[in-house]
Amino acid sequence: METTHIEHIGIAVRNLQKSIDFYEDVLGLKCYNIEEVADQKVRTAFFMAGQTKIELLESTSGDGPVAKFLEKRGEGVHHIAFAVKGVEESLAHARSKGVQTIDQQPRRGAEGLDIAFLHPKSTFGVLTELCEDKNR
Ligand code: CMX
Repeated sequence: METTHIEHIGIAVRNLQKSIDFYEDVLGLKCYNIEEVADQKVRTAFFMAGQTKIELLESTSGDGPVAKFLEKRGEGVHHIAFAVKGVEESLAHARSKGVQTIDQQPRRGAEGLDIAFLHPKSTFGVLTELCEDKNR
C-alpha cells in the first residue's frame, strides 16, 4: 500500500456551529466548507491547519455512526484518514493482511473523495479511513 499523507482527522461533535465557533474564534482557523453526507448521516465542516485538514462531524440522525459514537464514547477524535494511491487495491491489501474492513468497496465521501473504513478492532482502537481523490 502506498500511503502519501494524513488526508484529515475526523472529530465527532454534538453541535457543529458551536464547535466551528471554537475553531474560528479561539484557534483562528477558517471553516472553508460545510457539507452534508447523507449516506453517512453526517454534516461536516472543514478547516486547514497548515497542511493538516480537520473534519468536524455532527450527526444528522439518531441512528448514524457518529450518533452511536457520541452516545457511547462522547465527543472527540473519531477517525484518522490516510490518503492512499489506489483505494480499491489498498482495501484489498488490508483485507489480505487479515484486517477487518467495514466497507467491501470504496464509496463516495465528503469533498468527492473515494473512501473506505477499516474496523477499529483491527487497527488498535483507531477507526481508520483510506481515501483517494481521483480528481487529482
Ligand atoms: N473509533 C474507535 N472505536 C470505535 C469507534 C471509533 N470511531 N466507533 C466505535 N468504536 C468501538 C466501540 O466503542 C466498540 O468498542 P467496545 O466493543 O470495546 O465497546 C467497538 O468499536 C464496536 O462498536 P459497535 O458498537 O459494535 O459498532 P458500532 O455499531 O458502533 O459501529 C463502526 C462502529 C466503526 C463499525 C461504525 O461506526 C462504522 O461503520 N463507521 C464507518 C463509517 C463512519 O464512521 N462514518 C462517519 C464518518 C463519515 C465521514 O467522514 O464522512
